[in-house]
Amino acid sequence: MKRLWEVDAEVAEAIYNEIEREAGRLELIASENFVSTAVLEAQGCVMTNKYAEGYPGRRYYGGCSYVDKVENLAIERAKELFGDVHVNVQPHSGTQANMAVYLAVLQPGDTILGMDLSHGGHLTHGARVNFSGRLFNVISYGVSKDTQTIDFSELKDLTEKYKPKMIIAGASAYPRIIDFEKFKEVADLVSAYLVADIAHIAGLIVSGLHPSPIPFCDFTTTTTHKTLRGPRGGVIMCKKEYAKLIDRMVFPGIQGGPLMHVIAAKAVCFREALTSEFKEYQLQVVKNARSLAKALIDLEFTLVSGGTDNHLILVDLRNKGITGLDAEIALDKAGIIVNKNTIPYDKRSPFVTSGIRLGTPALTTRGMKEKEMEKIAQMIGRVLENIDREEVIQEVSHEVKELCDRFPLYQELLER
Ligand code: DSN
Repeated sequence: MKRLWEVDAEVAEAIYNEIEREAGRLELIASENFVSTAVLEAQGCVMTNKYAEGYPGRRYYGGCSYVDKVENLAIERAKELFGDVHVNVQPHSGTQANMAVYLAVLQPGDTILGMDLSHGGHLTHGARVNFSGRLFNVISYGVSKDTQTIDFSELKDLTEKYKPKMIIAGASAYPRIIDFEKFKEVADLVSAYLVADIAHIAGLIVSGLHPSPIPFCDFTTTTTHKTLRGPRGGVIMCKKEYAKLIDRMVFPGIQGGPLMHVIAAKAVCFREALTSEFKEYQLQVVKNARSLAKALIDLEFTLVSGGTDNHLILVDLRNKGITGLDAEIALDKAGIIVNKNTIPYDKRSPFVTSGIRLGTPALTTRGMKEKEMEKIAQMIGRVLENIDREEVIQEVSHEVKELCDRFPLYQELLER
């Protein structure tokens, strides 16, 4: 960042501090990851300069030959990863991807059925504060009280009663396998469109560690920055019959010029995701989540649904007598970064919550394995059992530092 230090030391310093923060803390936010320097280089490239409204070979601007090349590479690689579908790599985010899908085939006022935010769904699956909740008539399904897994009998009843035009399968805080085939059976009862939002689990799916929604869904959306470990952004995959509707809704429907530097970085991310190393990495992500879950259970933490099948764990803190907010703050002081999260049927507000969400994608990228997960569970336990004891939090923060030093991250970026 030599030039940046000369031109704008304030921004350079903030970026430098962020690199130090990422390298010096234990990142357990389930939706975050650390991209490769190849992805960073692509995302920081001159393609940020280029306007390319339209699609490869059909742009509204001249000079698009090289950006066409990267967009085509991104599309072809996404198809290699996900299968024989139409792919649009232009959505700026997962929210934009979902918005384009909904607006492509629905009218305002139509009924949609999505997972309740407080049961693990996402804002765009019909939350009242989101465009999805404002534009559509939203019915929400959730998890059953007993098993804390998706309640398919409720889903079926709601579907038959409200006859939604679209069902959204997918979650941002759900630790179990999502049975897309079962969702398809329910959607078919009323000929509803079926959308899978796989933002959290895309990396697992392309590595064969979670069943793919592609054979069952009309539309599949994802972000590229979570388990897929690419730049921040969105992608839509759909049956070929919806290709034109989707492309027209992304541009000119809801977006202008695509972010070609980000699309270049998506292409690099997809190339990385096609390697055998990536599959090994995803396998380790899952093994680490299981190991962290087991160690937490051994420490008498309660996990929503009793464990995990994927990259994330939802801890129910009620038996420990602390809120998600208190836990997030105390762990942050020790250098362990998590987010507070509502648990199903939570009586507390989303600003307080009774749970925390933990994920292993980022720490696995650093090379940590089961042994480190056990150690991290112990550290979480010590902090949360001693939430008001500064000396314990300090002690743990030193151990966090030592662990981070053993698994270095972005060291080359810290050289001034
Ligand atoms: N905000 C993301 C997450 O943390 O899961 C979902 O978009």
